[in-house]
Amino acid sequence: MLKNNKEQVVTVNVDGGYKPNKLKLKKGVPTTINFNRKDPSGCLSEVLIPDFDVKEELPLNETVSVDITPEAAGEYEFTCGMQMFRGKIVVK
Ligand SMILES: [Cu+2]
Repeated sequence: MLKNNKEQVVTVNVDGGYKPNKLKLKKGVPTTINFNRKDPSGCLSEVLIPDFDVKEELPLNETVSVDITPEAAGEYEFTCGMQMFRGKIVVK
């Protein structure tokens, strides 16, 4: 959700995958992605966003905030640590 032109905040529930698995972001706006992991599977215990050098542990039943600023339009992938589950960040 775009709150204003100064920041945008999106929430991703991590439960059997990523919900939603497609995040639409506005270019050049600082962004907080809140990951809520509800799935005990160790497969989802880590999230990677390689294009933004993000590698974060996601403790169960906690919210982990990841801050990025997408400076260029395009599509960027985020995945679990083993790249089994995938989501997409679409920047326009
Ligand atoms: Cu995995």
